[in-house]
Amino acid sequence: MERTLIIMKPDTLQRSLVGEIVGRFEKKGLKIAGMKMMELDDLKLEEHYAHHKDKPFFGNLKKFMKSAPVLLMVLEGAEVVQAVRIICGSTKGVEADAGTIRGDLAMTNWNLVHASDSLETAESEIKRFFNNDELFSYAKLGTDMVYESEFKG
Ligand code: FUP
Repeated sequence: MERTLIIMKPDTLQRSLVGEIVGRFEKKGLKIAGMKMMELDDLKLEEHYAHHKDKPFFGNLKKFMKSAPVLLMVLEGAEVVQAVRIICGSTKGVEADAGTIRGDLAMTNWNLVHASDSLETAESEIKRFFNNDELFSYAKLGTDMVYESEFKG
């Protein structure tokens, strides 16, 4: 079964949007495999945003990501990487579609959530932030109401 990583960034906590954002993923029918709160440091951020390390905005991005704790969540389900990216919306809030988290709740690049962009990225990002014993396997009630039978998990 696919898994993906979500980071609820410092603006999620500061704007009291934790319930709103977790609720959107829950209502979609996705299964929570792990969840925790953490303060990010330079090392983790330089790993996580390695592709942005030389960009002019990287310093500000790091400062923002360290300005308050983040909440991390691993979601599980068939095609969950794609489903979660669609729910989050495109990067800049003002350009994101209405109905998405960023489109409805954010204006800028301070955009509330990070979501893995591919299955490969998801695997390495989950390993970066979660130990195996922090991820849980269980049968989620109602799964048969969310997925057609061939996706049951
Ligand atoms: P996304 O995959 O949608 O999270 O977007 P990116 O990987 O392109 O960007 C990662 C983070 O860098 C975004 F959440 C916000 C930040 N960013 C800026 O601050 N300024 C920019 O011009 C582009 C991205």
